Amino acid sequence: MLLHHYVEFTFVIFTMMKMNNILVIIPTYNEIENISKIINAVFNTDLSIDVLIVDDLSPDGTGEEVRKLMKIFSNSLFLETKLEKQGLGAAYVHGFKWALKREYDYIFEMDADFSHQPMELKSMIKILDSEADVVVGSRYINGVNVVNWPLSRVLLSYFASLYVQIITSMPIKDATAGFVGYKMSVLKTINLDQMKFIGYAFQIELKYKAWVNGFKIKEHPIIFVNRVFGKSKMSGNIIWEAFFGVLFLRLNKKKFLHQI
Ligand SMILES: Nc1nc2c(ncn2[C@@H]2O[C@H](COP(=O)(O)OP(=O)(O)OP(=O)(O)O)[C@@H](O)[C@H]2O)c(=O)[nH]1
Ligand SMILES: [Mg+2]
Repeated sequence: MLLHHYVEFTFVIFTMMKMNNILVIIPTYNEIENISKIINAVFNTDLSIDVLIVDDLSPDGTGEEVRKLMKIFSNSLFLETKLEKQGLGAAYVHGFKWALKREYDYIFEMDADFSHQPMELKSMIKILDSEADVVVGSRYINGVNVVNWPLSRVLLSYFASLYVQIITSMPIKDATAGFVGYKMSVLKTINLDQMKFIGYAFQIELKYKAWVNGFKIKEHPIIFVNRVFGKSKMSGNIIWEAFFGVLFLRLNKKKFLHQI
């Protein structure tokens, strides 16, 4: 009997030791209407994950709201505040470095505006456990799974993805996706100080550098819902950056190998 308990106890300890440390990074700029809801939604999944908010000193008080919630989720919610708005790419680079220093095994990117559903995290984590080094929450696996976007935006995003596939030959249907999980080993291979882009092109660049270096990428179908609250930060510059960025990536492919 005693032996039985002992075996069970060691098994529990062993599984706890083996459990992966998982971090979800959410960059924010003026997300006061979404921030507490999204943080609560992530913790309500009951998955054992930490959350890091990287805020660019949002004038609407997003950072203060996070600080309040840190009193409730004191061991699992973290905030990094950058002193000026530098775009999504810079926020993620900051978050990735923070995560690597603390040796998180799986590091996720996710938006604050509920376009990415926290309930998908469970399946995405399973994919990293068993099948891939990178998991992409993908809108374009079975048709186009986007809710409430104007047609112009759907077409832009869809054709942007086709364009990336044609120019780069990378076998990913949703290359601009921003709901992505990376294993630590992938982010360690990529030189974060040499990331070139900041917007959609940043998302393409990360996936491309992972793919060029032979990491296995798997897409998981998601339904992308347009933001209900808060303002869009999309701009013409971000689109042009992506258009020329893809050509730049293709032309410099060899340089990214074991970089890098
Ligand atoms: N820290 C930081 N976060 C940003 C910046 N720009 C955007 N974000 C955040 O990045 C995530 C994605 O940005 P969105 O504005 O939703 O971009 P999008 O999904 O392409 O466009 P919309 O949903 O139409 O607004 C959100 O959580 C934003 O708050 C920035 O300059 N700095
Ligand atoms: Mg959004």
